[in-house]
Amino acid sequence: MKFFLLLSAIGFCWAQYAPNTKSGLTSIVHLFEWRWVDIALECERYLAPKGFGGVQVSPPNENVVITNPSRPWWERYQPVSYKLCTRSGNENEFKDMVTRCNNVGVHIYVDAVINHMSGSGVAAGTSSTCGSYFNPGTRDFPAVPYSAWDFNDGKCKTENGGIESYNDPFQIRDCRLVGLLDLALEKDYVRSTVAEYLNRLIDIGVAGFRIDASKHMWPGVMKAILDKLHNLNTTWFPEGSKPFIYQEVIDLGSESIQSSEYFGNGHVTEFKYGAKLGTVLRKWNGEKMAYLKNWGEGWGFMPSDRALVFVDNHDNQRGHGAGGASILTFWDPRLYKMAVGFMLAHPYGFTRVMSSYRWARHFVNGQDVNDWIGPPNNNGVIKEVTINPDTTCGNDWVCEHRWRQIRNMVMFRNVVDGQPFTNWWDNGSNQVAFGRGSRGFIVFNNDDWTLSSTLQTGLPAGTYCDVISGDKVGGDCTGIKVYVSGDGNASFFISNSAEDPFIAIHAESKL
Ligand code: 5J7
Ligand code: CA
Repeated sequence: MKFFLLLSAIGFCWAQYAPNTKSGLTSIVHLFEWRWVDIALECERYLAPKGFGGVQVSPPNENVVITNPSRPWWERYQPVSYKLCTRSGNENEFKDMVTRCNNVGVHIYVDAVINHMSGSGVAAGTSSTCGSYFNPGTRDFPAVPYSAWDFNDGKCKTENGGIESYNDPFQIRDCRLVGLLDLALEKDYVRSTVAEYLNRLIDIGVAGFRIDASKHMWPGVMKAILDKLHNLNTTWFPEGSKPFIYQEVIDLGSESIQSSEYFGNGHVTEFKYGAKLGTVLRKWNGEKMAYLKNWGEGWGFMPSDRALVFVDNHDNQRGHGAGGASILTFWDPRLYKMAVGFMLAHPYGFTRVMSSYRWARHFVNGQDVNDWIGPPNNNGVIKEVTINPDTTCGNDWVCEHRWRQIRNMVMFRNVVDGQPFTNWWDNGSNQVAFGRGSRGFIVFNNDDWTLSSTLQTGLPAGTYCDVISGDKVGGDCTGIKVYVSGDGNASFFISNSAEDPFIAIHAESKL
């Protein structure tokens, strides 16, 4: 009895840290700006069979329609109401997506924009994705409803009501982020209204939330909102499941707000991860892959069980946000695949894969002046994600998650789940390798010369299919074969000019 009480107390305290993916599934993918109908199809035709655990979707609530510039991606971060009505689809389409994805074991994580509403300077009217009227000038959002009392105008002490100094936590939390009307989340009405929105999503069947702009909300206030949330829908989740929470806090170590302030609420985005991994793979600042031996907490990152990790996100992949130029994206495919491969092989953190659209980059003085461009569209209507005969995506959807090297590493992570980090090897430079117990092994060559080494893999003897250069199909391998001998050793040869200079083998790629 005592033991049972202790267990349930631990279960209660730790529930919001469980990612709520189906058992054995270890990653989610951010299908940035996708339509709900396309996500539903993707869950059924690709994500479920390939072992993806979930999808982070773009904000599903009504937002401002920005016409100058024309329909930027960031208009979805300016809420008008909590109606489920955006360029991605309406409420019925959202519900259909959640149901169909859940039914094939792929769970939905919603990007929750709850720190603010629209920009203060946006004109009054009905330029919104569902046609709801709003008046930023008078703080009127009748479709919620919010009115002047529900914003932090009185609380913020700066001259223009905006955040002027990132050294002042009061400004960061109670003033306007780039002019966005800041919600008075310490008011019970506002808290309850936000919680009601999130609860509607939970009841529909979502598994958790990315909490946008968490840095700009007091951790204690966030907790008060989280405490109001329902348990997950028992049609798909065990009784008593709490939503998975991951908070967007950009903490590269130089500001007054620290990620650790948010650990009590759930996971936190570890922005150092992509910034540092990009620096290492680009060999900037004297970095080399050999230094990755103690990757994770050893690099000053947050505890692994709190970290939501990614190589790039929708913001920093366009030069915005944290990390700057070191961030690797699909625009640098060779290094990008290595970075994502390393992330998915390494045990640190809960992993999110990015899936992007292509846009016309145009650099002026090193800055992409087209960083605002929204998703592929016809007159503002988001284009369908078409699938080519070779399984890649059309209509300018990049679909990094469908690249063989990335898709197969998502499966690698599932196969090695729970296995320790073992058999590290490096050449003192940019050739490294490591294993995950007796279930998987990966080797990288980011040097300017060939890798040719016999390494201890930790794997049982046999012939394995390298899942980077090919696939195991019908008991054969379309890529490189690796022969592991009885003592666990295998010889690896990776040319520095290989298309993908890394090799990965795992228990289920054994022939
Ligand atoms: C906040 C931070 O604390 C931070 O460290 C950071 O890197 C970015 C932001 C940030 O978050 C937002 C969240 C939202 O829900 C909506 C938003 O509009 C923002 C946002 O604008 C934002 O900051 C932008 O990007 C930073 C790199 C700049 O330092 C900020 O000044 C700001 O840039 C502004 O972007 C431009 O000044 C302004 O002219 C332009 O109109 C505006 C366009 O909006 C965005 O770029 C949206 C970014 C965004 C970032 C996110 O991380 C996110 O989750 C959602 C949106
Ligand atoms: Ca705020």
